[in-house]
Amino acid sequence: MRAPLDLSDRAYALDLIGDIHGHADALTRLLDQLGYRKKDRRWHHPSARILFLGDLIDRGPAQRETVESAHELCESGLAQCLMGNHEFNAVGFVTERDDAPGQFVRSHTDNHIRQHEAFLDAYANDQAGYLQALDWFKTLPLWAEASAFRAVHACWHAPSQAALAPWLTGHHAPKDSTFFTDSGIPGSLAWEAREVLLNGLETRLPGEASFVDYYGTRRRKIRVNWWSPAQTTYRDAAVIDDSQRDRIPDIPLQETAPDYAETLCFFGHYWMRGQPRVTHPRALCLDYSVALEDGFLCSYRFKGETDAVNDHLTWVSHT
Ligand SMILES: [Mn+2]
Repeated sequence: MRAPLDLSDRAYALDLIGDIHGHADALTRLLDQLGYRKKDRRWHHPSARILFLGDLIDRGPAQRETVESAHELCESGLAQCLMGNHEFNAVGFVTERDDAPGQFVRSHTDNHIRQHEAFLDAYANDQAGYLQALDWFKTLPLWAEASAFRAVHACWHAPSQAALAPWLTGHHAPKDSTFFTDSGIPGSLAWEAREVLLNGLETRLPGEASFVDYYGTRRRKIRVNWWSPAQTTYRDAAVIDDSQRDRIPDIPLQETAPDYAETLCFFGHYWMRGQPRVTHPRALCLDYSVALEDGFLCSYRFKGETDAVNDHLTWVSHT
């Protein structure tokens, strides 16, 4: 395995790339736009390197090609990839639970199988390639941190990062398979911490408040925005598609609204819509829903600045 990329090397700009979800064609167009070229089977760029924010797979039409491109870039020494919840789930899908033998860390419900079957199909005739992809996923760091920036798939959360320390290397990657088995026990400390970093923060609605989600399930907890101060009610704070927002009770937020003011942090995961833009100077989501017809694959070229600027965003459309 290659040594991790030196993310503090100021000789290079760093391109942070959001969730790709199997849209290899969009990735090719984005890399081209950013100046990456492949010559003699190796990738080149004179002055930039890449950090993928996770979720290479599931949903899209060319998952294997996406994994291969990202992996080749890493092998060429040009890129590093963080673990997304979908890479964790791909490993969890074939990792047996320590606390429930015969069951898997990512349970085989109809819904989970539906979400993952295109990935399995992509490798249906290539067991060696499938195992190689999973072996790579098992080594992906959960976050990256340098003096001038931070990156994580869903949520930067120091208590959860500290809680996972016993299972991770100095580069925040799993030490071994116990990361997957221990954080695969529902409700365990490791499970809760891994969920926060890879799936985002949730909060419980006050009192008896609840809502019925899109699938008809009554819920007491909502996914909340962990960075923006522009929220005064649970409805504002929920990270949910705007078409579903009125399902969330419009009651005043009982906790202080967040206002992330630390080192510039990049993340993906949240299915942002519309044209990519900086909405908070220190917290920038680069997932612009490339899996949707009006979505984009989005990147940010970081050059050491303290606050994010719109000029450093680049994006390509879904097709
Ligand atoms: Mn995700």
